[in-house]
Parts: sequence; structure tokens; C-alpha cells
Amino acid sequence: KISAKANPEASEATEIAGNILYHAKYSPHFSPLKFGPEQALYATAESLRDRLIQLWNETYVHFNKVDPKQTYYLSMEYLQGRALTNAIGNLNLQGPYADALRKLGYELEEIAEQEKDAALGNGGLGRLASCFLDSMATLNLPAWGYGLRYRHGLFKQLISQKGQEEIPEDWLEKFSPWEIVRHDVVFPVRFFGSVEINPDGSRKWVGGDVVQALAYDVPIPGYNTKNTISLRLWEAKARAEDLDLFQFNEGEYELAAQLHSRAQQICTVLYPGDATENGKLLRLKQQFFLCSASLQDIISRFHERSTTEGSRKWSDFPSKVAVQMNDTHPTLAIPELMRLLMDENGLGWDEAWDVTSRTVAYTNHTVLPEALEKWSQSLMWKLLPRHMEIITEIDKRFVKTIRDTRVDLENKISSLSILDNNPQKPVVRMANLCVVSSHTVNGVAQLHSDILKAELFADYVSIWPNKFQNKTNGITPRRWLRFCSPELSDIITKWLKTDKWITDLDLLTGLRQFADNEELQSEWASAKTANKKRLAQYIERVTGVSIDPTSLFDIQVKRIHEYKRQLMNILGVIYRFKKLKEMKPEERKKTVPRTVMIGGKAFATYTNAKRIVKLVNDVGDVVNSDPEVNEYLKVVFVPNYNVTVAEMLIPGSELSQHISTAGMEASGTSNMKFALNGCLIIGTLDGANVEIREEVGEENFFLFGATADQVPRLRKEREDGLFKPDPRFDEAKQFVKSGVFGSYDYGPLLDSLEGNTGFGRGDYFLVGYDFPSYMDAQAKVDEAYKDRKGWLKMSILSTAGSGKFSSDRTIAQYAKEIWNIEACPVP
Ligand code: DL6
Repeated sequence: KISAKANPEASEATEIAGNILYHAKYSPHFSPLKFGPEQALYATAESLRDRLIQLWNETYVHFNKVDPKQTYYLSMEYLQGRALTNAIGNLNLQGPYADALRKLGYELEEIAEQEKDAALGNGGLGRLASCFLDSMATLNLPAWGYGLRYRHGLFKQLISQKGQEEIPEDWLEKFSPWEIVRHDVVFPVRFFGSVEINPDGSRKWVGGDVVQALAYDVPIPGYNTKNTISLRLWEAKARAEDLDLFQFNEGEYELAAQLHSRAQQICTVLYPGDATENGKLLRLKQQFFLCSASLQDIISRFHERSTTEGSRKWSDFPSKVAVQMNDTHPTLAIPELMRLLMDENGLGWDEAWDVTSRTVAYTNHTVLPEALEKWSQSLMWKLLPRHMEIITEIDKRFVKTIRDTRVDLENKISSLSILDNNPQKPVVRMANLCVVSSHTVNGVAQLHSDILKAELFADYVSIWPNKFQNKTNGITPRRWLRFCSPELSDIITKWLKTDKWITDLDLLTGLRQFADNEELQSEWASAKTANKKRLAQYIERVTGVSIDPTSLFDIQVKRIHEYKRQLMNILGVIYRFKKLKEMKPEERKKTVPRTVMIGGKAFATYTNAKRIVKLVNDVGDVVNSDPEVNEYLKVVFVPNYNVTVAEMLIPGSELSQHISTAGMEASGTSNMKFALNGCLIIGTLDGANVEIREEVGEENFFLFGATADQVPRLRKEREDGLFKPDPRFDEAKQFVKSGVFGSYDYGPLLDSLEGNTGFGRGDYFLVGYDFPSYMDAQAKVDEAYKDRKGWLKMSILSTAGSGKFSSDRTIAQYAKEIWNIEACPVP
């Protein structure tokens, strides 16, 4: 019925529908006789993948031709989430795909819902890596992401009467329609063994286990460009000949397939527990596996390209290759590159060091001492004997240089050196190895970079003042506004009279002039309300709790950690509940109804974090079933927080909490997503909050709490018994102790706020100190929310001030100031 000539979109939809059906019919994975939503998802994804492969081939043919310097982003984590809507959106094919699916009897949203999240990461660091890939592709940068193809990503969180339970995630249960296995890209990776000295004095790593790294490529399309880059994920395999057929036929099945089983373990799960020696060994193997496979691939590409213009000089390597280490997890890239250059390619130490140190750069993502990686020297000698020789030599040379040139640092050598030779527990300090070897080290928000320079890496700064930079994190505006809140983004496009903000987010400042405009405010309010209603439906579906879309939606979602202070949030809620209970009905009616949503996963062995999850759930059960109060307060624990859940929560948020102890959250990135979606922040002066507040305006940010420079003094005062808690804080804690929220033993959690904690001091995270100013800021939130127009204006100004936090800006800065690479758009 549709005339293809008159309507090219209609003809495209017809073609796409045909292509989807083709995939459904010929897919070897499903019966061709069925076309249910799941088959429709896979067939739709495969039809899209055809296009992506084409674009991606064109991209790499072009890169090969131009031969630009390329960036390789090494990360143990990627939190990709779902890919379908994002790929369709980046290729600007929403209309044709929605029409095509409609012709086949489906709505695009319904099909998109079928996709499982690729959750190959833990939290902010992994999601940052995924946002960066989107920006690298969009900015047409010659770049690759490298990671591991974990069979099971971050666990699924189940909430039961016991609190959080973890069950394995299974994104590859069937298969991923997005990845393409590269049987022609395989590299050997060795573990254990020993070092042999050749007759010429050079060294060779021999023996041990050799497993194969097999590449799986996931295409990453840029927005509004042909450029489509690759996320290359490695899987570990053994070869057929590694199976001992003789033993197998003797009935010794496990023994016969030992290497197969050890290879398979490497990519089985993300972050295997590391409480045991075996667990530690497996994690170290994962890290080395990523580094070795990626570097061999990078070097082979460097050689491949050289065939066009004769053999390439190794000294050119740093002008063709930039390697970015996302935190210390890929630190082994440093000794592995040295080994490959010296032992496999015959370079001398000086030349190999020059090449390596001009190639690698390091991003630090935390100042938490317990998160700074240290590996036992004995474990390292066992698994990676050649690398330990190299690390020892790097350390020796570094220490000698300091001794020769900086007598003033003599007494600092023990903390600056890479090897900590404390006889009780000799370790390799990975952050020190990164700083010593990298040409650039960066923090992820201005405050964090300043703290790195003034504290953690202060002495290194005195040695290499120009090595340290800041690169404030960012988020991709495609996924985090354009696709997750189409209503709000259509309004923005309408008022800015352009959709160019999608790739030039600073244009959002153009909304400032309309912040008071009643028409915009009314449109803004309807978009927010639509998003809140959608969120309310979702919450009811997954938790059974019905929430009021006219109440203030207050959200805190992130990994559960004591420094992020979800405990302060829930104690504030408990105090609010108690006061509501004490009020007369007519008083209650004057309060602002609130729905508090808290979500996030606690690491499986982090007991206090799990207690916090339990407390939030218990408080929710009591508050939500209290007939006097539940009209004014609801408390919901949002289970299984992941990228897809975030895409539902963030557009529907009005207030979000970023309330870490100042100086402890390196940046935060969800704060940027909330602010971009017109959600106001209640927060401390920590991480990127500082810059968000500067950009959106201090009157549009609910600030409270101690500043980073006050924290050491306050901790000391607390230790010396000088701290006098606010009565509200004591009242909230007492209320929990009274057993109102059930019989679970919250003693250890509450003790962490006063007695001795695992950190050896009471209330290390200063919940007690910050509680009164937090409660005062919450009271200001309630007042501000009563002024409807005022709130909408603040919300618009929040979006208008979020331009700086585009990952396009962040990546453009990395490209220019660290990697020295340029855009290479496919013509
Ligand atoms: O840089 C991304 C992200 C920051 O936004 C968070 O503030 C920071 O905690 C996180 N860091 C890590 C590293 N380990 N720890 N803790 O995940 O990086």
C-alpha cells in the first residue's frame, strides 16, 4: 500500500523488514517456523549487524590507507548495556526500523526489551569505558577498545528476606548477536614457566602453560558518521592438540583436559573472588591475558601497515600507537611490551624503554588505599617470571636515578619504589609502576587530579611536573539523553532549533534564556511527568510497590559502598519517617510527598554494604505498609541496578543523591547523567560534583557537608572523642536499634558509625559529622519543590549547564593532550 517512490523511508522500512525476515528464516539458531519476540530481536540485531560490518570494514580499510596514529584503550571492564536502540539511534534509523518491525507485528520498544545487558563491568569505571568508545567513534578517532569476553558478567542481584543474593549473569546463554568471532586473530599467551638465557645473553620465557587468545569483535557505531570502530574482546582457549588423548582414553578425563579447563577458567567470570590464593592467581591471569593478547595484536598491526612503505622502525612505534591503561588493571602491559620488544624483537633495554614509556599512559580512578592494586611478589614470580625480572630492573633503574639526582628524596625511596620489599609482605605496587613508566598520568575530575598531585603522587610530581593532567570524565549524550529520554530531547531540539547539541553539548547553554518561559516549563513538566509515570510502572512491575508519580522522585543509584554513604541517605529517611509518624494528620498534609529510590550492587564479600541493602529493604517494608505515612513517603530498593535500569530511572528523576565523604569519590558519572536530564543534585563537594555545581550554578545545587581539606582534621577530632553528634543523628540510630525495622542484627552497621570499624576508627566516613547539614539541605529541597515554577527553572538550568560533561569533550581532550591523535573520518 505504501508507494516506495513517494516515500524513501517507507521503501527502506520494506527492505529492512525483508532483511529481518531473511535472518529469521536462515538463522541457524532458531526454528524458521517461529517468529516470537526473541527471534525478532536476534533477526533485527543481525540485520543491523550487516550494516555495521560494512561500515566497520570501510572504516578499517580507510584507517589502513591513511595509517594514522591509533589509540588502544585497555580496560578490564566495559558496561555496554543493550546495543539495539543505541545502534539504531546512532545510525539514525529509528523511523525505518520501527516501521519495519510494525510491518512484522512488533513495536521496536517491545523487541528492544528482549535484549540482555552486556554487563562486563562493575560500575563507573566500566561504564566510562563504554561512553568513551561511543565518543571515539563519533569523533571519528582511529581507536580500538580491548577487553575480555567474560562468559558471565556482573552478577544478577536478587533481593530476598536475607537481603542481597547473587546469581550468575548469563548474557551469552544463547549467543550475542553483536559479536563476530575472528578465527584468524589468535595469539598465544603464556603463564608460569621459567626464563632461559640465550648464548648471546638475551632472555627467553619458556615452558609453563600456553593458552590461545581468540578475538571477538563488537562493532561500535559513531553517531551520524560512517566511522564504526571495534571493541575487541578476548576469549581464552586451548588447542585441540592440548587434549591428552592417551590419558582421555585411559579414563582420566579431567587430567587429560587440564589445560582446556585452565584456559576456560580465565574468561568465566568478571572479578572472581580474590580472598583465596587461587582467586588472586586467576585475577592476575585475566589481567595478563588482556595485556599480552592486545599488545601482540597491536604489534602485528604495526608490522602489517609497514608492508606498504617498507619495514617500519621501532622508534616510530610511539608515533603510531597510544596505549591507555584504564586504571592499574592493565599495568602488565608495561613489562609485556618491554618483553615483546626485547625478547621477541631484539631491542636493547634503552630502546625498549624509550618506546614503552612514550607509548603508555595511565588513568587513575581512585585514591582509596584498599583499591590501589598491589600484587604479591611471590605470586608474580610464579606466574610471570620474566615480567618480574623486567619490573625489578625498571625499579632498580628508577631508584638509582632518584639516588643520583634527588638526594632530597632519599627518605622517600621506600614509598616511591615499585617493589615494596617489606619482608612480612613483599608486593609490587601497580600504581607506582604505572606512574614511573607512563608518559602521562591523569585523574578523572579536577578535585581528584588535584588530590593526586598534592597527596598520593606528590613526590612524583616533584620529579616529573609535566606528567600529570586532569581529564574530567564525561558521558555520552546519545545514550544518556537522546535515546533514554526522547521526549525531553525533542523539546530541547525544538527550543534550540537544532539537534546539533547531540554532538555539541555546549549548545545546551542556549536553554538558559528560556528557563523562565512558561511554555517551555510546561512542556518540560509534561516530559518529566511522562518519564516519571513510566518509571512508576516499572517500579511496580519489579518490586510490587505502587508509587505516586506526583511525589518528589529522589534517587541514589550506584555501587553500594560505605564511602558513598547510602547509610546516611537511609538514616535520613528513617528520621523523616519518625517525624511523619509523630505529626498530626493535618501537619502531614503540608509535607512534600517523597519517593526515595535506592539501588546498587554490593560486592559479594562486602558485609557492611550488604547490611545497608538489607536495611533499605527493611525500612521500605515498614514505611510502605504504614497507612499513616505511606501517602507521604515511600522507600524502594530498586533491584539489580544496571545500565538498562539506569536508562529508566534517570529520565524520571527529580532529585539525585551524590553524597560521598569529600575527597573519596574520584569523579562520579551518574551525577552527570542526572544533571543532564534536568535532575537536581543534593551533594557534597566531591569528585565531579564540584564542577557540576560550577556549571549549573550554585543556586541549582543542594550542597552540604565537610570539604575534602577538612576531612583529616574531622577524623582526628572524632578519634580524640571531640565529636558531639547532632540529636537527629542519635534519634535515627536509636529508632533502628529499637527494632522497628525487624529483628535483623544491625549492630555491626550502627557500630561502624561509632565504635571501631574495619578501618580501625569510628565513623571513618563522617556520616555523623555531615548528617545535620545533610538534613538541612534536605529541608531546603522540600521547600524548593513546593515552588513548582522555581523547581522547573532549576531543572532546565541543570540541563543547560551540563554541556561540559559530554564524553565527546573528555575524549577530544585525551586525543589532543595525551594521545596526540587526530580524527580520521571515512569519506
Ligand atoms: O572514573 C570513573 C569512575 C569514577 O567516576 C568513580 O568516582 C570511581 O570510584 C571509579 N573508580 C573505580 C576504581 N576503583 N575503585 N574504587 O571504579 O571510576
